Amino acid sequence: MIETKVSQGIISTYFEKMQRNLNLDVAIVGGGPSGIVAAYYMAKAGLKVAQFDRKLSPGGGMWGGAMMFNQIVVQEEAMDIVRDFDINYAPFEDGLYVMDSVESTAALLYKAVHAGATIFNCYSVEDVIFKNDVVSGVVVNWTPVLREGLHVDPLNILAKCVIDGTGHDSEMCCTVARKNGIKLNTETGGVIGERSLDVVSGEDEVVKGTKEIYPGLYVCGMAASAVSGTPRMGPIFGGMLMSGKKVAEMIIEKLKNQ
Ligand code: 48F
Repeated sequence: MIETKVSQGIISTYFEKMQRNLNLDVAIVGGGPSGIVAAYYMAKAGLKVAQFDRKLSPGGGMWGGAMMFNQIVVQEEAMDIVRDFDINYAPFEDGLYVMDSVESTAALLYKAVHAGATIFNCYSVEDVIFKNDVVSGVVVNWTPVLREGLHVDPLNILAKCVIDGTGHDSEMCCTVARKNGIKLNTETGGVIGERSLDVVSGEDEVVKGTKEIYPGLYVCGMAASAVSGTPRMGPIFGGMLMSGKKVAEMIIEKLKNQ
């Protein structure tokens, strides 16, 4: 019966997809623009990559542009990345370009999945796997389970590298520091916290702050700003895209030598 076949098609392929992703090269926590860009370049390089976002629609803060005016701005330095994703753009002024935020977010997601990354939506990462003082994977649960406060244990997924791409809250860095009494690779050894807005230094510093913050744990995007205590930059997205590409290149280089 077609009714049963439809259900079987979903269930069997979904659980097969889940099984395929229990041992990863890279687990990306958060489906914002920086993490999606990272997913694309790493998948394209042949790494086994899965990305987890707690929302129904991954894409983070990119869909809504600024204040829900759905346009975004990207500076010249990041335009090669925009071209890699085939996003339409128009020059504006002073080396700035504008594009439609919905097209841009959809293009990032499409290209990442098409390149071979798997995106799991409605998954909340509630912890990391921490073995021999190395971050070694993620602990995931259904977002509705956590929202409802149900007492249900999560599942574990191993990964050679974990990326914290959770945005302003830098959730994985906070969790690792809080639970394990370790020092992160920051000036204070802890999560410093994001500073108020400055577009120029914010864009520069987010790329500089994209790094391995603790063995096995990398940080990109706004999470990198929050952890290292650098300024937010608002709705200019070049820094996010460049941060995602940088973390991808670091991990590709690292895993190539293993
Ligand atoms: O914040 P977000 O868009 O990430 P980003 O790549 O980009 C920041 C920009 O959108 C913008 C900006 C540009 O200048 O400042 O804010 O740093 O997206 C983060 C995503 O992570 C998900 C969340 O739902 C969002 O889609 N997320 C956060 N914590 C978790 C999570 C978690 N623990 N588990 C799963 N997903």
